[in-house]
Amino acid sequence: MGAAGLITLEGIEGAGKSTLAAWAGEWLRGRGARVRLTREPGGTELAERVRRIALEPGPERVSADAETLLMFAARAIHVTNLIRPALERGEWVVCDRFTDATRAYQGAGRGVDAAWIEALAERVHPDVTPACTLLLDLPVAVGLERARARRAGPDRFESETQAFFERVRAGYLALARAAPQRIQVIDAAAPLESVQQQIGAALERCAAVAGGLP
Ligand code: Z5A
Repeated sequence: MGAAGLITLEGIEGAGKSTLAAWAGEWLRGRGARVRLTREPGGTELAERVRRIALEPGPERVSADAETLLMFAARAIHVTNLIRPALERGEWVVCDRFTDATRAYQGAGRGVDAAWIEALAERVHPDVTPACTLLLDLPVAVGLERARARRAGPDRFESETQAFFERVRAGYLALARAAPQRIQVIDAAAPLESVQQQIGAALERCAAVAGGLP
């Protein structure tokens, strides 16, 4: 495996990110890569504590700006303590969500100013950009059905309307159109085996760009 990189998985809830992140990690390991699997918000002990603050439902109102700042607070901790050191050690980092999630959920979903999100991204991780992003795309109703069938407890996003998730999905697809070299759209409504095949092909392309397979 050549130069390592950051691979992110994105999509609305229930798209299969966690399932496919683990599969992508195994795919890379099978080709000799050292791999670190992680997720956002969270990924380190402290960032997971910020995750709980950001996602747990509670009596106090959390504004869209506050939510954005919590996502970036968790991200700053995660990049500093896990992502950047792992990349510097030559490991591949497979991350379940990253800054595209803030662009899609807080930006497209909640209407937070896109320029402000980009300024925060530039401040928090100017040197860390995904080598490739796998956007698991599927109809909102299918994703929500899958997520609700397996969810242990509701988070603050659980109560959002279908219209909110439609805006998030459209936001993701707009990001993919704007960055077609980095973001590969995967048909996540397909059977798992077909999704895995698409991910394998996308990883081949990604590894070739990042430095090639052994
Ligand atoms: N959030 C944010 O707003 N801003 C940010 O910057 C960041 C995050 C980073 C938590 O994220 C929330 O944080 C999230 C956005 C917000 N809220 N929402 N929505 P999360 O990633 O931890 O939570 P999630 O998106 O709700 O994850 P999830 O529901 O666990 O979905 P998933 O990881 O994409 O799916 P999965 O667990 O892999 O699969 C779901 C089920 O479907 C499972 O039973 C699988 O076996 C099944 N599955 C998967 N693929 C298939 C196929 N192809 N066919 C059939 N069944 C399948």
